[in-house]
Amino acid sequence: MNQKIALITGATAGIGFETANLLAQNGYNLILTGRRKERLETVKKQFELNYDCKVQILNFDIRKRKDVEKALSSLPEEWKAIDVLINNAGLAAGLGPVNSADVDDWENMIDTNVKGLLYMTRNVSPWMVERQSGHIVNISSIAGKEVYPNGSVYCGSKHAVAAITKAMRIELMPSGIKVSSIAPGAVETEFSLVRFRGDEEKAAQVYKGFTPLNAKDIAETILFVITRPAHVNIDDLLIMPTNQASARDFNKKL
Ligand code: NDP
Ligand code: 8X3
Repeated sequence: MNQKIALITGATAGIGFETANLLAQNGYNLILTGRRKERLETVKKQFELNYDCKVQILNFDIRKRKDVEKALSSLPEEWKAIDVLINNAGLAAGLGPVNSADVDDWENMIDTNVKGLLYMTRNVSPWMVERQSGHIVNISSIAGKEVYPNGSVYCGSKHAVAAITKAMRIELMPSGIKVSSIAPGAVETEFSLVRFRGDEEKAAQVYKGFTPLNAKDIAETILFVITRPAHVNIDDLLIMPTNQASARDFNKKL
């Protein structure tokens, strides 16, 4: 295949979907993952019809190690030459203090945001090492740099992503593999809807009174990061809405 191959986890919605859309328009062939099979199938149809792009879809739950391994090993050999791995799939589940938050939510966040990212990387990075080439982009968060009350485990999971990213960069540097992290502030996607278990009113409240980032803003940033010349790596990029100055400081006009 002449075109570069990018694998994007969590491509059924939000940042992952918009990144897939932009990369398809920019000549990448795509491997797209997520649990919602119908969305993956629709996206594949749309992209292959509208863009000069081939799409493989892999439908699995990133928390399940054996399913990750099975899905990746099912790829045709030529699709294993992955140039860019975008570890994007992730979520916040609930918002509550350590003394009363739901422990199942903690398991979900740690299994998805930390262990899922590791399973993906453990499977894909050996193919990159073999080719002595590749780029891994981890989607961290402002919550990987700062903390906020009631978000201890989500923040902890994203701090883990930040630490893992730094160590991975050192480990993979001798093999010519770039490792980057992108840390967004508030982006309006399905994120808050998922955090508040489908409560649309609560989710909308998060973005009320200011203009949050949108998924396209992050997609454009990812495209910038993965298209730098061979000798340039963006280690860590923090991107915030103009009216958000920290994890907790917003200029809201309510
Ligand atoms: P969305 O909820 O819109 O999208 C999340 C994506 O992750 C979906 O495609 C979902 O696919 C996938 N996903 C979630 N859990 C699993 C799972 N167990 N197995 C496989 N795929 C899964 O959220 P965003 O686009 O906002 O989030 C993308 C990333 O950006 C996350 O890592 C998030 O932490 C991070 N982020 C988000 C910010 C925001 O304010 N929105 C800010 C900073 C970082 P499916 O449900 O089909 O499985
Ligand atoms: C998502 C942004 O501020 O809700 O990572 O943690 S925040």
